Amino acid sequence: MSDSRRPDFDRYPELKAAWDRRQFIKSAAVGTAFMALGGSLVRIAADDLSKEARAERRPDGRPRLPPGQRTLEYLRPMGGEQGDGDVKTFRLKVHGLVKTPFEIDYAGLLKLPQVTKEADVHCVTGWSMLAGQWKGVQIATLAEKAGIKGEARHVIFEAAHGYTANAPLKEATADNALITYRLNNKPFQLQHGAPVRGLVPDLYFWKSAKWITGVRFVKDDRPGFWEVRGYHNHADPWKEERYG
Ligand SMILES: Nc1nc2c(c(=O)[nH]1)N[C@H]1C(S)=C(S)[C@@H](COP(=O)(O)O)O[C@H]1N2
Ligand SMILES: [Mo]
Repeated sequence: MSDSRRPDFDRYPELKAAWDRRQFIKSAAVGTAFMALGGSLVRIAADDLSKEARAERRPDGRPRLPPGQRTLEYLRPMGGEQGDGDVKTFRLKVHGLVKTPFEIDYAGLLKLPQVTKEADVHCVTGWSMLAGQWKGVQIATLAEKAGIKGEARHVIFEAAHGYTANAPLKEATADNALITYRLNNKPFQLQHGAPVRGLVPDLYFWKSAKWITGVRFVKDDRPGFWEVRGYHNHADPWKEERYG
């Protein structure tokens, strides 16, 4: 069992007993009956987390868990047309309304100022994963390095096979909006966007492009892949901006 699934016991001390019990069962047991019991403990823990998170407030005063969401202990793979997942072929293009567009490879990304941010993510299908430690480069850093022009108002995230997602500049350059290559100290699995994905955690998770290839600054908004397929253009989870 990987540590990324471990609840934050400083924040959720009441989950410690259930977690220890589950670890004990997992290490002691083989066989479907025990695994089924282990599975039900996972669900109990997640329900407790949801209840806690509903009571908790963010620094901005909003509830930790947006309406209509429940917590999962780890990301659920939501599919999409995968990139090649290879750090050797990875390139990120930073372009659009900037003075000096540039393209960087994986080593180039690692040379920029790095941050690790704790962030919760919220999938429109109703699950949230709380307290991930996401490591990468702030989109604001890329904007600054490229010399973003004053007319830019939106960001278009570009990914493998033409996937795009749009976000207002202000939200896409927030402190916790990243180009990220590590979650809880581990590289992403291919299904989660390896080697590098976008992260705009305060909007629904479809705005966080997996297998990212570009960040484009634009003046006029352009609805992306899901936004033209019935999802909300803005996607604020606290306003339940699910469908357009
Ligand atoms: N390139 C790309 N990025 C994508 C998607 C996609 O289909 N292609 N799906 C989005 C959706 S709908 C969600 S909910 C999240 C899911 O990320 P996960 O599979 O890591 O949980 O990725 C988003 N990023
Ligand atoms: Mo999604």
